Amino acid sequence: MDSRGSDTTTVTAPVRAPLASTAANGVKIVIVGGFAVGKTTMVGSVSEIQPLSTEELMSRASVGVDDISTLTSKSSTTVAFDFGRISLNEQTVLYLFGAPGQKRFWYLWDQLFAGTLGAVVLLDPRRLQDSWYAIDRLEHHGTPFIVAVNRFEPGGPTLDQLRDALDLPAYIPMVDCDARERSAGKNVLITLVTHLTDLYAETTP
Ligand SMILES: Nc1nc2c(ncn2[C@@H]2O[C@H](COP(=O)(O)OP(=O)(O)OP(=O)(O)O)[C@@H](O)[C@H]2O)c(=O)[nH]1
Ligand SMILES: [Mg+2]
Repeated sequence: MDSRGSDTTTVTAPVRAPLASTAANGVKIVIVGGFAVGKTTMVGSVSEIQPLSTEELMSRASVGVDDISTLTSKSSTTVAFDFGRISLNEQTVLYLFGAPGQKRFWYLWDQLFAGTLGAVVLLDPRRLQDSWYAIDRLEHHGTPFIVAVNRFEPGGPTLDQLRDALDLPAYIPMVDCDARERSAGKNVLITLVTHLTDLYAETTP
């Protein structure tokens, strides 16, 4: 069954948590990447409000399309987007949008990228090819991004090896993370904001 039009989607509304009165800069960030790389997990672990998520049970529409061979516990998938919020400091608030990962929902990405200042490409090093489309779309939109490697198991290729395989230029930061850990997710977001600040400084006389 196709998820669209189904009435089984679980939508959890964000808890209202007041913003600090000192918050002056709101920045829209998208977390994008292939199927089941941990996007919803990362938004949930770093958000200071209960994230809004649009999860639906996996359906037969994904059979033969999405590779779940490495994901024994995966039973639901994002059908629209995740939304969360994190205050990086007293002035800067990030609004986080987690993209859907199933290929049949990739058509939503272009709208999700509108107004985005920067993006995190989250990748599972065991399924590198799933991240190519995300990188391609971000480059097409001219959206600055960093790459965060969510290691589901120890070992695997080093960041340098992954950079080579992705043919990523040296100025694009790459970081290891565990999407389940708040501190790791926060470190990813700080890396992105630092990258955006550096890019802005380079282009401002
Ligand atoms: N072992 C391990 N499991 C993880 C990690 N990150 C996420 N998971 C699990 O991997 C599965 C996929 O995580 P999701 O957060 O739903 O992935 P997603 O990218 O949002 O998936 P889609 O929206 O369907 O594309 C879940 O069962 C998570 O609990 C990790 O760092 N290590
Ligand atoms: Mg998801």
